[in-house]
Amino acid sequence: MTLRPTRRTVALGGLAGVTATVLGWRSTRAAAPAPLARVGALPVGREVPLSLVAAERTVALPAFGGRSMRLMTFLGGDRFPHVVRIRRGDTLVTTLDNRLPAWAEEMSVHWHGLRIPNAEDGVPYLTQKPVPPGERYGYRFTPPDTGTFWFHTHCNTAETLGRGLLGVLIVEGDETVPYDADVLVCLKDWRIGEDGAFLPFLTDEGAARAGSFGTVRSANGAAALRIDLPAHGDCRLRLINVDPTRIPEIGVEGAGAAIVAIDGVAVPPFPLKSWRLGPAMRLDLVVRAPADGGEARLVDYHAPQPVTLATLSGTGEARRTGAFDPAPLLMADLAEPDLLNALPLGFTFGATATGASVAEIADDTETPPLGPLCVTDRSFWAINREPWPDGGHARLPPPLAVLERGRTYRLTLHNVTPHPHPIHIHGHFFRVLSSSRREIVPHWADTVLLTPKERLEVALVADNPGDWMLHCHIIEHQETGMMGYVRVT
Ligand SMILES: [Cu+2]
Repeated sequence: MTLRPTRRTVALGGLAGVTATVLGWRSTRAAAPAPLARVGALPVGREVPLSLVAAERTVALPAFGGRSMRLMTFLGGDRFPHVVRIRRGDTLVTTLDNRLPAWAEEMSVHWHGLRIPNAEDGVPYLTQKPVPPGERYGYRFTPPDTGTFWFHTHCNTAETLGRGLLGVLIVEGDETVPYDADVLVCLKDWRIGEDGAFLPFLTDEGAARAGSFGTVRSANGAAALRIDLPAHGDCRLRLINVDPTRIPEIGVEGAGAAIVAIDGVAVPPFPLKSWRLGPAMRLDLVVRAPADGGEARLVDYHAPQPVTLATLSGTGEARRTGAFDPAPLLMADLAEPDLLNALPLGFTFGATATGASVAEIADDTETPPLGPLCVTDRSFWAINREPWPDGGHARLPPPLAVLERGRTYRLTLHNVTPHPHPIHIHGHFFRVLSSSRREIVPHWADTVLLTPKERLEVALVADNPGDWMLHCHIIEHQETGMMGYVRVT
């Protein structure tokens, strides 16, 4: 029942969808995008308390087909995911209470995509001491950017994320004109075996290749998600892929759809043809909803047959009559890279000798259980030929690079493997410039998908001091070596 991606030849995410061939789309805006208005100075907001109690809880999601599963969650109830909404300028005051069982052991909370002070970044040993079971820890920060973000642990992540320990954080305040709806679509697979129990979350066979795929797919915890939208409305869909492994290729069938933000950062709206959404990546779409009683579908093309992720139904009176030309979002206050004076940096993402040889291991290899360590002791992957050392975060390697605060760096990210790797940097955004293999719509991202053998050029303004992780977000790759950090001083 495993849905495996195929080698179907399809357009890769990042291909410029500038031709006006998408249903209902008449704009040529993407060919000559107008500059986006900026969000402006950070307003003074409220203090928003957030109590996270990380624990095992028995949860019956619709995708489990009437079964209850022992998940790990931050909050109670049968909702998935838990969503925290704040306004730009608000200060989030979080208390983490680690009530996970001892075997799941210590943890931290990483706030994915948020440009916050290094001490709040939630990486065990690198930015904080891990929080043992039974203890508490506090985070306090004011996110500078609007957008769709999420949070998860940075410790034993394959298991904790596999069991659902995550939340979505939405920072509002980026709309120029209100859309007619604002809906989250959170994609996650679950690794459930025939016997109804969870399958191992990390396998040698998966970790050394494209990862161990889930057997049950879900959007917002449902196998067949239905979303009612106001008929003919311009509706915002916030897509977030929290799966540790799968890289769907997102499309919309039966409605006009435009991309308005990538990883929470606005782009001048351009038509969605398809977009590969790797683990941890986000995509904000505006979809012109169908007429009353009509349906459109959010699909994944990266499968033998397109997989319907959600059905979008139009309801009620038509909201809009004009041509589909969605309003843009406000642009985040990100420093433009100074490309003329940029310093070059190169990162090569490759396999270790072990990693190359494990690909030969038979599929039925028994996987030993994870030890009480933040990462496993298997080294299959490396950055610049250096795998993250065995034995967890406690033994920190030297930084991959030391960056001077305020300078622009031009990074060449080179994937020398036959597998895709979504590469994530903490505390910063990449300006994605060009690729050796595909056309790129210039955009900002905290997680960029490196396709097999691809060389991606990105720029980075090193404006946030501290030690920042740089790693693959296919969690099994991260936990078997494809992880490092850069130091901004
Ligand atoms: Cu990877």
